Amino acid sequence: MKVKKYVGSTMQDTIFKVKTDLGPDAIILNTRKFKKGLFGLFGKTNVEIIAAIEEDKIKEEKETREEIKSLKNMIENMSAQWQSDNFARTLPEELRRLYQHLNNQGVEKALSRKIIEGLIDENYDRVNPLPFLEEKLGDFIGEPAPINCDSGTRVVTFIGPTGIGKTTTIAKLAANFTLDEGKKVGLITADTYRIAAIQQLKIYSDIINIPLHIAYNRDDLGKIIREDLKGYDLILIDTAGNSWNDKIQIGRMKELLSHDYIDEIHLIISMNMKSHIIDEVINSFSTLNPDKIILSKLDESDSYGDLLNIKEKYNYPYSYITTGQDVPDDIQIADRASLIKYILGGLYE
Ligand SMILES: Nc1nc2c(ncn2[C@@H]2O[C@H](COP(=O)(O)OP(=O)(O)OP(=O)(O)O)[C@@H](O)[C@H]2O)c(=O)[nH]1
Ligand SMILES: [Mg+2]
Repeated sequence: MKVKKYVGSTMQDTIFKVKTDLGPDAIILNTRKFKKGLFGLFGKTNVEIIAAIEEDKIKEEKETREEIKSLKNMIENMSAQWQSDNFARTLPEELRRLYQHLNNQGVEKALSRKIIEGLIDENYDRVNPLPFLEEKLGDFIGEPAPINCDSGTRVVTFIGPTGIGKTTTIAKLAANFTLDEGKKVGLITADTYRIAAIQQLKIYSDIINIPLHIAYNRDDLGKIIREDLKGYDLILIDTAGNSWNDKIQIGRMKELLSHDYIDEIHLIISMNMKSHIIDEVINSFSTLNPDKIILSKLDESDSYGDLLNIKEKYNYPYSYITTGQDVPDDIQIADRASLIKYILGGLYE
């Protein structure tokens, strides 16, 4: 049997708390009124209830709630599928093919429908609608937002869940900006939890022959940017991978990054993550106010609809895409033509 204590300002409130927490089968063992305050003299009267429930009942309640949730999801999915099938039936053959392709790529059904309805509104070419769709998706995805360090020092931070590709992406960018564009690049790592993480970036900095500094806290970070890397064109900051549901870690990161010196923050999202995880990641990292999104590991996915879903829901500009493990080659600016090719891939055959 599980026994718990509940306190509230009225009996009704407190019983409500008991029922919400333990469910309707809870048994009330004791109730009492007491005053809070100095020796109970001047305080307000509060109610305390000791309630209990059989452990099995708690388990049952939880299972029932989960069953209801999964049934609800199932009904919602069936209803979305039914509406989508109905919509598909109203479409001429050539548009139905495009609509189904978008759905197969994992574009959310409401968004696929909006895109196709947009084509109909704009009097698409019935014989060859594909170029119309390309144009529409191009407008939707928008201009890419790569790093521009042509005027003054640009300080850029990379954030994202563990193993998403932050350090590798930084190495690719550092190499490209140094070797191809002749920029003076400096690296900072704030990932000081694991020695291996520092070593990983150190190897790249040695190969590219650029400095790597280690920032253990917010003050270090400020000092390195202000003094050690003064006059550099581009400063790239690596951070420790955060579990997206660890609010304390994300809070620490917020404090570390609360610097006016930081010009832009890129959140990295891997294209091989499940859609609902992508949502959780973006929602939890949004407290760090990212400016742009990098899509990583496009080579490890076979459906790219999420890049449209992310755009529709959060509207961050895309800066880069990464397409493999090779440093420095497997990165490119997130230009619309490339992204469209990923999404519409199978339609060109
Ligand atoms: N296939 C593929 N692998 C990649 C890509 N980008 C990075 N990786 C690999 O993913 C793994 C993790 O990359 P890291 O750069 O260490 O990831 P991280 O985000 O810095 O990881 P933590 O620092 O542990 O949070 C490495 O094996 C990389 O080579 C990519 O675009 N495609
Ligand atoms: Mg790393």
